[in-house]
Amino acid sequence: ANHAHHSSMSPEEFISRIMEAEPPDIYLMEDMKKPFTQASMMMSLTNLADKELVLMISWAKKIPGFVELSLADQIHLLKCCWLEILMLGLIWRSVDHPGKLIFSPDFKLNREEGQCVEGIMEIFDMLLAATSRFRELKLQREEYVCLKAMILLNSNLCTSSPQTAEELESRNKLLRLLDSVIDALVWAISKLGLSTQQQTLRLGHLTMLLSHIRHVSNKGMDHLSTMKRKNVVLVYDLLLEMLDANMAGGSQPASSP
Ligand code: AOE
Repeated sequence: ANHAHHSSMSPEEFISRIMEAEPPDIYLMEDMKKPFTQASMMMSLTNLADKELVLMISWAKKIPGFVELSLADQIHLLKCCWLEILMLGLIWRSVDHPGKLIFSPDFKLNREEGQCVEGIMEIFDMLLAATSRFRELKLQREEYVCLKAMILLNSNLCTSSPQTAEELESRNKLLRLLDSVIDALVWAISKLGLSTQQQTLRLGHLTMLLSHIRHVSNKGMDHLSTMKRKNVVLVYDLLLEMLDANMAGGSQPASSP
């Protein structure tokens, strides 16, 4: 392609490239038969997640520099962070709708609408809380796209230790790419007309929310693997592979009867 390398791009250009990479809305177009049962609710959620994963892979490949990483790194990054990315997307779609989670234009859930999936309300509430926090901060679209790219690029930095020269090269590329995204976020914040100190504080607040999202994602991963083990939901191939990647070697959630 005739695109410049990300390191020679201005933050403005970098942001416009990741804005263009944003995936389209997904419609489930199922007749949302209320009341939901545990199984039908889980089926709707995992069906949506499965469709979004396909789009997420195309999205990642459009982030300048991502496809120049080793294929192993590209795969590993996506496997580490897919649920965090889905959750941040969900938070973004829901930010202007207090008390609701907007999964898609035709699939919206209220807190009051009761409980039917075992163990999911805790996750629901943590996501609503994160959504209110982003609402308080008046998260901007430019900041949102940077945070999402940061989740992807930061997801395995602390778990991989490069052995070969090739792995080392890919990791150095990854670190330079993360620098570009941080520069882009700093630039996006600088456009908001805040004092220098307020800009620094905002950067801190936004990035601290990412640790909350990681926490909720870990809870969600445990939840999904429990639902799968209890045969509440049939998890399709792509999602299954992503789930297995997170559980492999890690601690299995405590089993319950
Ligand atoms: C799917 C797509 C997406 O874009 C984001 C997420 C994030 C969470 C994921 C979910 C998903 C896929 C399935 C996961 C889930 C976390 C655990 C689960 C991985 O295994 C969504 C988390 C929030 C889910 C809230 C669902 C509330 C359901 C309870 C309400 C209820 O039972 N009823 C009956 C309400 C009826 C309303 C009409």
